This record gives sequence, C-alpha cells and structure tokens, in this order.
Amino acid sequence: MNHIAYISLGSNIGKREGYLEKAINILRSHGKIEVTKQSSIYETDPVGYTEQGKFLNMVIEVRTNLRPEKLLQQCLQVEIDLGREREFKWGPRIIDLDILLYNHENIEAENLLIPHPRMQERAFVLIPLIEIAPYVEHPILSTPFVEFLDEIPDKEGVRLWKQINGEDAFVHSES
Ligand code: GSY
Repeated sequence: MNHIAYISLGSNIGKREGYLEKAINILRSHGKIEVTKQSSIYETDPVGYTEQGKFLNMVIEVRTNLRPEKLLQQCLQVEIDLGREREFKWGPRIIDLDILLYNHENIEAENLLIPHPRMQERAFVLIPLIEIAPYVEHPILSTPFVEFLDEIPDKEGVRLWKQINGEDAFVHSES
C-alpha cells in the first residue's frame, strides 16, 4: 500500500457509533485499503446548520493503492451501503466520509479538493486528526495542523466521547 490518506468520519443520526464502526469495517474489507490508525471518537456541536443533533466525529489514517478518485468512489460507496440518502447539504446524516489529505498532494478535480478546503478551520476535524498525525503539515500552507488549533474558536464544541487508545478506553457507548 503506497499512498497514505486521512479520512474524516461523522454521524449525527441514529446509532452514530455503530455507523462509524460499520464504515470503518467496510473500508477494511476492501483489498486495496488498510486502516492503519483511528482517532478517539469526539462528540461535537454541529457546525454550519446548527438546528440538528450533535455529531460523533473521528479521523482515520489509511494506506491504500487506490488513486484519490477511486478512494473517493469507495467512500461514497460506504455512504450508500449504510443507507445514506442525499439530504440537504448541511443537514443531518447517518454517515459522512471526507478525504482530508492524500499523501502531501494538492488535488483540484471537479468533484474532489484535497486538502479538504475548510479542514484547518474545523475543530471537529483538527482535534482528531492531530491525535493520530501530530506532525503532519498542510500541503499548501506548509503549517503543521497543530498550529491551526490556537486560532480556531469552537474547540469547546468538541468533547472526547470514547478514547480509542489508552487505559480508560470506553467513555460512552450507544446500545
Ligand atoms: O462536514 C461534515 C458534516 N458536518 C459536520 C460534522 O461532521 N461535525 C460537526 N460538528 N458539524 C458538522 N457540520 C457538517 S455539514
């Protein structure tokens, strides 16, 4: 697997944790994707359209032989497999997968922008990303992501919900 990518996952409908787990398992079952790291799960206040439920968010690192367009297709397929319907753009969703980074590349395709355009402004992306990739730099701005954290206002809207690594492993669970 010769490419490394970071993917943000979010869910704010139904069994949110279950959807995150299922999404990761579907990715894992793909022969050309290896899930190499996963962040803790954070409960986060909705950003943008705020009249909706709280999200569970996390970030994973994958190693893959897929080019970015194929990786995007696979992410969309996961959303379809889990039954996501295209709701209105900023509204609630059972699962959302966004490719944040692909190697150190800057990709501007019609349906795919990498690095993800607003990733450095979103605490619900930055906090889990930094947990698993503390030294990674923004490919265009050449700034380590950890340095963006001081500048963003909504950090208190991101709360640790389930720690994945470490001793106090399970903070919350949804049955
Ligand atoms: O961009 C992903 C979907 N999304 C989210 C999200 O995942 N988490 C939070 N906290 N707010 C969000 N607003 C949108 S849209």
